Amino acid sequence: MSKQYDSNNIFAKILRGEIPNKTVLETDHALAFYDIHPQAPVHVLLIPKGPYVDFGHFVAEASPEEQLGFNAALAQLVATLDLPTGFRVIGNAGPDSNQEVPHFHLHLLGGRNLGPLLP
Ligand code: IU
Repeated sequence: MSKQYDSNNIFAKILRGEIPNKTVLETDHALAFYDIHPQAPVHVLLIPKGPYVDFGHFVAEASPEEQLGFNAALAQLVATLDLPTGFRVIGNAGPDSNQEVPHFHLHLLGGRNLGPLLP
């Protein structure tokens, strides 16, 4: 079953250029920008350009090209940020995760020791 995508969500507005963002990387298929409430010295969000609510929606409905493009953007982002002592990638999906913004995104965190996954 296909999910309902709300095209008024904040990341859709960012993608349309209606709201500014601090871009780290942009490709044909993805945009990476700094989180406005950083949880670590480096906190970047990576989003696909297509209208997907969460990871499950993305893998079910995005084309192979979009999926490969998103993966490639993640690899490029990691290389760009240069975090030799490590980093964490997190993605929320579904009610248990308390995902706030209903456009699929990955959080990339680094720049300090991040401690346990769930403190
Ligand atoms: P979540 O996985 O949906 O809970 O994460 C949403 C993130 O989007 C969260 O870390 C917010 O700080 C971030 N964010 C943002 O960077 N810019 C915005 O305008 C809004 C939220 I609203």
